[in-house]
Amino acid sequence: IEKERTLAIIKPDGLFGNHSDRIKQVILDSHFNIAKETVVQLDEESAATFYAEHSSKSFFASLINYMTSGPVLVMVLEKENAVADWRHLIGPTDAREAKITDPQSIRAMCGLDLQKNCVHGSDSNKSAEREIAFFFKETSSDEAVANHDEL
Ligand code: YYY
Ligand code: MG
Repeated sequence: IEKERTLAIIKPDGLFGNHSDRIKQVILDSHFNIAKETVVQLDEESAATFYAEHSSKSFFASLINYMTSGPVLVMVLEKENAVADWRHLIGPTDAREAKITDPQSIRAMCGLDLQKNCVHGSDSNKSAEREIAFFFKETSSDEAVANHDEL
């Protein structure tokens, strides 16, 4: 069976709060393979490019400020049905809502609110491939791309 790929990010609040080991345990317990992994500090331009679909939203500037506030841990996760299964595991966008409606979810466990929600997950196969290419050169070397500093 062809394995599907998705992009996961542990956002700055996730790393600051020391949630990454716990989140990775959930990932492995859920039978994802962590195919690639890198820690990067996004600059404003790269964060804005990553979230370009939200550039006209009122929360955009604040989102970019948050996403550049510290390093992020970026992972390519592999398994059958990876995109939908990872979205299911992370839960609703608003971590406050997650704590009520999906208390087992990662955003309920580690997130704070609608913005500081601890983790990212690609929303479709098309987004996943774009986002994976954004962070990783599609070569055997797994090097992070040049517009973010690998830590
Ligand atoms: O895909 P997902 O992360 O669940 O939510 P999106 O609607 O794509 O929004 C991306 C990102 O933007 C979200 O994770 C937090 C932030 N955000 C926000 O700060 N304020 C909002 N009203 C909506 C989203
Ligand atoms: Mg989204």
